[in-house]
Amino acid sequence: MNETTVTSGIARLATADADFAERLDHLLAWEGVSDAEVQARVAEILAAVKARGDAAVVEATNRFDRLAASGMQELILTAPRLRQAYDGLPEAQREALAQAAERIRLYHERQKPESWHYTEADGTVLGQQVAPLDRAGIYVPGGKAAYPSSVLMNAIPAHVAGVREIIMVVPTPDGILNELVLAAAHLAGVDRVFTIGGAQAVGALAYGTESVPRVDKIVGPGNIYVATAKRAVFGQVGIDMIAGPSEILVVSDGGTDPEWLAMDLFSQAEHDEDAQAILVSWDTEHLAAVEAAIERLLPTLEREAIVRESLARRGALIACRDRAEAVSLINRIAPEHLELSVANPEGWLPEVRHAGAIFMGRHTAEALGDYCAGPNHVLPTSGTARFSSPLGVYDFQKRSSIIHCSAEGASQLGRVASVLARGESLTAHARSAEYRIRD
Ligand code: HSO
Ligand code: ZN
Repeated sequence: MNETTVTSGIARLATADADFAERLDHLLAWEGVSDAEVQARVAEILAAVKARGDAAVVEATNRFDRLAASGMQELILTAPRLRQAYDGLPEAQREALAQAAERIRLYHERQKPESWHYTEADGTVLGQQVAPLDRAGIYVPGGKAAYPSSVLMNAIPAHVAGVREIIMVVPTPDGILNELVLAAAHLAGVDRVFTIGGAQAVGALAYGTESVPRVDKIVGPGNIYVATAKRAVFGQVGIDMIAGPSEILVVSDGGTDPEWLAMDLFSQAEHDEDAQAILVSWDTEHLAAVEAAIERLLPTLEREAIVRESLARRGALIACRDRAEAVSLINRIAPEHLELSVANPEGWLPEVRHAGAIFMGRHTAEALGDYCAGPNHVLPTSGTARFSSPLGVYDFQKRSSIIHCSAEGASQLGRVASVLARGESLTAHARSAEYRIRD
C-alpha cells in the first residue's frame, strides 16, 4: 500500500512500510494533560470550594450552568425523584435499562473478592479482610456525553461492593435534567444526586461542604476541567483512571462482512473527534472491501461529521503480513476495546497481553459490551491497559491485613524482628518484640 488516503480521510498503513513504526507512534500519541491555564482556573475553583463550601459551589454552578439557584437545597435530588424518572420512562426504555442493569449486576457479583486467612502450625493466623468504601462519588457528564449506560457501569460495581452511600453529581446546563440518567441512577442504587458539575462538583465531593458529603473515592468521566480537578484532589480522595478518548482495534481475518466492521469502527468514532478506530488485517482485498464499505456507509450516519473527523484525525487501516504481526500490534497498541473478528478467537487469547476488553468472534460487536453484555465499559484507554484493568467491584473496596500471633508465634517472630530492628538501630522496635520472646 502507498501513502495515499481514501476520501474518508482514514490513514492506510502497512507494517512493510519503512516508516511504519514512526507513523504508528504518531497515530497513537495522545497527550492527556491540561495546560497551565486550565490548571490555574481549576485550582482557584477548588480553593473557593474548600474555603466557602456550598456558597462557592452554588455560585460556580449558577455561573457555568446558567442557573439561578438561591442555595444548595435547590440542587439536590433524592431517591423519590429518581424513582419518578424511572417510572416515567416509556416502557421499552424502562425494560432495556432494567435488563442491562440486571446483567451488569450479575457479572459484577462474580468479581467480589473474598476475605481470606490461614493458620500456621504455631497457631498464628494471617489473612486479608476486604471492606467496601463508606462513600463513593460518581461524576456524570452533562453535555454531549451524558450516558445513562455509564451511570449503570459506575454505580452498580459500587453497589455490589457494598458501598454504604453512593452520591452522584451531574451538571444540568440551563436546568435541563436528563430523565434517563436519573432513571439509571435509581436502578443502580444511587442514594442522592446533586445537580452540580465541573471542578466545583469534584471539589465538593473531595472536601465536603455543608450539604455535599465528603466521599472516599470519585469515579466517572468528565471534561478537561473535571479530569484536572480529579488529578488535583487525588490523595485527599481516591480516584479512578483519567479516561482518554474511546478506542477500538478490530483484527479481522477477512471472513466478516465488511459493512459490519465499518459500522463497528464508526461506533467508537462517533463518540468524539479524538476517538480512535483502527482495523488490522493481513487480507489486503478485505481491507479494500472495508474501505469501500466505509465510503458507502459514511453518508448514512447521523453523526457523520464527528465520525469523518475522528477517522481522519486518528483512524487507520493497517495491512500486516500475518497473524503473528497482528498479535504484536495488539500488544503494542494495548487498546481499550479489541474485537477479534476471526475464526478461532480462543486460539488468540493466550497471546493477547494488553487490552481493556476483548470481544471474541464475528458476532460480538463492541456496542453490546457498551450497553448490556455485563462487563464494565469503563476501561483503560491510551495504552494504559498495559498496567490497568476495567472498572470493577475491586475499585470500591480496599483490603486490610490481618495478623494474630499466638504466644509461640510472637516468640519465634520476636527473635527475627529483634535482629532486623537492631540492624536498623530502632531499639524500641527491638525491645517491643523482645518482651514477647519466651525462653
Ligand atoms: N464506548 C464507551 C462507552 C459507551 N458507549 C457509552 C456508548 N455509551 C466507552 O469506551
Ligand atoms: Zn461506545
